Amino acid sequence: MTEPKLPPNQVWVAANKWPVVGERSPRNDNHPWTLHIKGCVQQSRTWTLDELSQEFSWTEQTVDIHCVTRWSKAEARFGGIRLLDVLATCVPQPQAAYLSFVARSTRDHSTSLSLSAVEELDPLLAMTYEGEPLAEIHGGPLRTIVPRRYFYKSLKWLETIELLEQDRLGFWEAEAGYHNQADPWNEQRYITRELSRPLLQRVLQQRDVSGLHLLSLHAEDRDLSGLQAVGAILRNAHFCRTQLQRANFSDANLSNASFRWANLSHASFVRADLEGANFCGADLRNTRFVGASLFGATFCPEGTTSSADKPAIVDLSTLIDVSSWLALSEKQQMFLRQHATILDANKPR
Ligand SMILES: Nc1nc2c(c(=O)[nH]1)N[C@H]1C(S)=C(S)[C@@H](COP(=O)(O)O)O[C@H]1N2
Ligand SMILES: [Mo]
Repeated sequence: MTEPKLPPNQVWVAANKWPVVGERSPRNDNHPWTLHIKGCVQQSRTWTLDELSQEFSWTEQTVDIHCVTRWSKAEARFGGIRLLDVLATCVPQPQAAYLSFVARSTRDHSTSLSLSAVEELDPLLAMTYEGEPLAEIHGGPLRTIVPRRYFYKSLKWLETIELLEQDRLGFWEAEAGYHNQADPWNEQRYITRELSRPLLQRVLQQRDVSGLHLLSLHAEDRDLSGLQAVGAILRNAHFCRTQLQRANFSDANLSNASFRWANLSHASFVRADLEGANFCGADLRNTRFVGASLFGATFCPEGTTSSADKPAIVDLSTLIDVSSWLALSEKQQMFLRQHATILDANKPR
């Protein structure tokens, strides 16, 4: 399979042009540049730039840059060392699944990748561009270059790499709603395509999407506790592992939404459309499903074959009214009858 060279809806900039995006300079610390690796590793380590160049073999890599703001720059040649070589000397622990790159910058700018993406993409810790030391404004003396991802995954002024069990969203991903996977070939730019960037930023800050129409929202791994989503149209939303305690989804359309492993304690789904929604592994204590449409919804794995899914955390504080419950499959009905409170309007208890 040959990939088209320019991802969808990007434009090439002139060969000698390289726009500057985001922060313009590193924090002005009065000590020499070091790279520090910590977190879930058997050995934390710190190097000066000279030590890095001495210990690891130098490589040159020519990459196409794709910025989320739609400019692409073809065939930029960077020199440096491979992140995978450096990581190997620290011996990541078995539970390490993500890493966070942190910049020496006034806002401690950061971005993250899964370790499987690191394996696949083979990022470069770059110190030169076209054979010259990397300019400070472009992240010199040390930045990451992550091929085949939007350029916000490539951190300027790299100072610390922390290995993590759970993902930690980066600056743009958390503040501006940039997509956490960032694959330009799939146009994974923002967590939704349906809002302008300023509106998306406001929605995330205020945690209020009430009345909005946002198809296929990608909100995995986010902290959206207290989210107001009254009457929102959120079909196909991805809320895997999302913090949604006390969220209000009254009258929302959440058909086919995935809430796997989400924290939904004290959330409300009054009159919500939840057809085909998946709640496996989610915390549903003190969650209310009243007047909801639950055709095809799952709270425990439906199949008999082994599945990655686990049943939702459900107890007597989980409230479902009997007519919502009746729409469920037999297996789901049984699971909820064993654990939750089924409210029967005719037989109050
Ligand atoms: N430290 C830091 N790194 C960062 C950013 C930033 O604001 N601060 N912005 C990101 C974004 S959105 C892009 S497109 C690229 C821009 O790099 P450039 O200015 O060298 O083109 O850096 C990425 N890395
Ligand atoms: Mo960007």
